[in-house]
Amino acid sequence: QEDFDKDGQGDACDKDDDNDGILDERDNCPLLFNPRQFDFDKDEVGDRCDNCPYEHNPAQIDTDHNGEGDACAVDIDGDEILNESDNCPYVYNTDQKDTDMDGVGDQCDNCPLLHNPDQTDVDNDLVGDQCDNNQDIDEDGHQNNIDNCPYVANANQADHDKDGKGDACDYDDDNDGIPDDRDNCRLTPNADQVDSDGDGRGDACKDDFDNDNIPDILDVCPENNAISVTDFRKFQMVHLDPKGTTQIDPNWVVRHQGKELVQTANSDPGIAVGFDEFSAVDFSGTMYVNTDRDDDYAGFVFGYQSSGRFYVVMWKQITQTYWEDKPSKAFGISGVSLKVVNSSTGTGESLRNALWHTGNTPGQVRTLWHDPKNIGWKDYTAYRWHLIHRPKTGFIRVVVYEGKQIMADSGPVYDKTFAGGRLGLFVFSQELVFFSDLKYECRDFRKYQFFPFNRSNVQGIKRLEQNK
Ligand SMILES: *[C@@H]1O[C@H](CO)[C@@H](O)[C@H](O)[C@H]1NC(C)=O
Ligand SMILES: CC(=O)N[C@H]1CO[C@H](CO)[C@@H](O)[C@@H]1O
Repeated sequence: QEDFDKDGQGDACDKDDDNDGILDERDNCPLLFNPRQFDFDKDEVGDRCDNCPYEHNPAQIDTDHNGEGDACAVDIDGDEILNESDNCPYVYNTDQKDTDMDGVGDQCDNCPLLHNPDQTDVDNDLVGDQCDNNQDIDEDGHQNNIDNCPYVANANQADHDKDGKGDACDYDDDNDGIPDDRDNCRLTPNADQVDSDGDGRGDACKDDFDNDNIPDILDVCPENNAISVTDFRKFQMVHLDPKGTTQIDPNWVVRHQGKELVQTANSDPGIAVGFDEFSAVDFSGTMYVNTDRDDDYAGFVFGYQSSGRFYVVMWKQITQTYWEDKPSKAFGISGVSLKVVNSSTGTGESLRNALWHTGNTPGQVRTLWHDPKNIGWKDYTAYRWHLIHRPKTGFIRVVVYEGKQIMADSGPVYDKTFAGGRLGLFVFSQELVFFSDLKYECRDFRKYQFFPFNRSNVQGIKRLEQNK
């Protein structure tokens, strides 16, 4: 029932929420009265609501949430060290600790204990080459020596008490002395265990299980205080064929303050991968190709662990042989494909051709499912996808809708190659792909039994059943 301009018409059905005579769709400040629409820096965010009115910053990223965008802040992370002299300009680190003295602070150093001022990371897994060994027994994307549960898969690395032992292998996640299996607030310290209404859930975590100040009903990950909203404003750009010259690298543009990503170039394969990490997850979004030029691939990735290890759902409009037949011949068939990438070479031409190919390429890509109907996507058409991934059992299912109709449905597919990872968006040789209304939700409720046993909590019970 929100009604910003108090005109009696709720925002959800009001075409002009701020009553300035400019319809929301075209209003550069839909929630601020600005009939004149001044926009000095031409970033499509009006001056009145722009967090950097004189710097072009359509994404409006504001790392320290102080109202001043990163593009014009002298201290981006708000740690009172000006970004010019801050050894982690984007991470709050007042102590400026830099153990290996490479000029990059420990908090943002991809090898905090090894001198690597260049920070190179050839496999794009956020671990610098200097200290990257990729030995990962539990295949959760975190190599053994920096995995907070080396023998238990926990792609999200959640560690609520920050004791260095991840929740997945910690018997007391909040360090309050009450073991998890008896703790009525597993993630919030409450040694007293007070539960005034006797619903099985302690007062200390009443409506906010992970104590992140986002109520459970609004929290996309109610049992992980590191993730609470879907956010692709910040992402890592991964070029899957960085040296090949057949096409240019993708160009990702953030729009609508991170609610939408647009890939504008007719490019080599690439991924925009977010930073949140997941074990069990649901991921949905809308894909729309806003051109009738070209007929190639667009889709998304999940379980991303590095640029050589991830799952991809990719969709081609028209069947086609890749024009470059070396190092391997690649034949791409129209329709939705689900593939697992486990590349022995990493980014480059071998991976590029293997990705294009519908089928298997040894040492690179395996096709887990391809829509037998071979239906390609249509120009100027919105499709909604919904992915379910449960790494514990290896369950994967992807459904693509056109309007209310199911366009493609993989049904249950089982694969245990990767025990989770990050989410992202994928393109290969297709321009003007819009990805919008993106949404992810955690679905791992490992120690869920002490979530309310209260019958009125229908959602809680439903989740409990799903988890079985
Ligand atoms: C992934 O590939 C590597 C070789 O690059 C291999 O050792 C490993 O077994 C593969 N993983 C799976 C699950 O197939
Ligand atoms: C990213 C970055 O360095 N941003 C700003 C940091 O602060 C200086 C001024 O002190 C700006 O010039 C930078 O643009």
